[in-house]
Amino acid sequence: MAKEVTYVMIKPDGVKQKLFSKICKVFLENDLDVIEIQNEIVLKKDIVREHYSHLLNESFYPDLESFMLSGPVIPMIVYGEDAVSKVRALIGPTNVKKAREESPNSIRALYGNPDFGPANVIHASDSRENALIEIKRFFNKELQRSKEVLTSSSIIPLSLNCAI
Ligand code: IDP
Ligand code: MG
Repeated sequence: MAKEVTYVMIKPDGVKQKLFSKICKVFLENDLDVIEIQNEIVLKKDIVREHYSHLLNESFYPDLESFMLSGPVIPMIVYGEDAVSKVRALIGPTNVKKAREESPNSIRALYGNPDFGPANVIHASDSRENALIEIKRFFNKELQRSKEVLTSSSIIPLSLNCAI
């Protein structure tokens, strides 16, 4: 399996619970590197609408939008073998109740709120293609040539910043 990047974002409920270090630890212990971290940032409505454009017509979209605007998020780029599907497995299913049943050690199962749909702590890209789109969206960076760029000495694992 090739090394690849994926986009991860700690959502407002994860930031409020101060999960940054715990989440980094999970990635690092699973042979993934956290290669970029952005300072806590409160998103603008437009970027939330763009990011969740596939859900605009859902009845829960207003709740999702106001939740995503309710506090700062932490955008991250994670890198490693099979990073996209590995990170999705580590965060667990979208629905926290389902996560607790099917994947009780996943990040969403451990820290998500089973009684409020949007509050599942963390986002991660669902495909390699979307990972590059989302990295561009939140880091304003083109990583199309991610393999070439990131297999060089430009990789600086930010493990130390995770303060574990
Ligand atoms: P994902 O985050 O696991 O990729 P998506 O279907 O892309 O799942 O949904 C994006 C986000 O929208 C979810 O992480 C969650 O915060 C919210 N969401 C999805 N489905 C529901 C729902 O049925 N009720 C409330 N919020 C939801
Ligand atoms: Mg999704």
